[in-house]
Amino acid sequence: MSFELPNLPYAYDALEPHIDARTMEIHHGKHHAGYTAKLNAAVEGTTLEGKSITEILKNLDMSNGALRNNGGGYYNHNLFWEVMAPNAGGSPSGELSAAIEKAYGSFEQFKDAFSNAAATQFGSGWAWLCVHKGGVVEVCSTPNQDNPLMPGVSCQGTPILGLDVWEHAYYLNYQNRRPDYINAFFSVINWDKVSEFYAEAK
Ligand code: MN3
Repeated sequence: MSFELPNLPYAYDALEPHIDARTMEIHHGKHHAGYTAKLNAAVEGTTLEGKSITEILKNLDMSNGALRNNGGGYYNHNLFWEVMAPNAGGSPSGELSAAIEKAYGSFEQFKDAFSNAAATQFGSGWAWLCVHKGGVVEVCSTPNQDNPLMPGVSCQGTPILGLDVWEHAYYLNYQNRRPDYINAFFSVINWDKVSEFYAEAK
């Protein structure tokens, strides 16, 4: 049983004009496929064979660079595709909306905090909304392919929303304008799916 590259839950051009088809095609078909293949190579023949990706990441030896980078890359992109959808955006409702307002005051203030985390992550990395025990939510960012499941990472919790701020995620369409890409991401966030992840994680 090895890890498989998931199919996108929509067409490559489904998120246009916010995220262009060519970026999606390369990002999924080359980058994510690469992490998947290298994760399988890192796990093959070890005691980790057959374990779930979350189990592997939660118990990760952070000095194992191949597993850290490719296991993180595999998991992070799986989440990234799921939290986007065409004709999405807007804001969450229900329990997740209440948790965001409790932590950040309002959706707009949360959006500012998340956008700031994504914009100020130096170099490659991810911005996250993650959930702590008791359902408290927190925004943070991590470098490279690290994520809040990994031991010792500065923000700990279950990620329910992630934004890839590696240049490969936006450079074709936005060049150096990362803030424009971050703003566009808010037009494709699938809050119904993020709310599902919140309900599972809290
Ligand atoms: Mn990426």
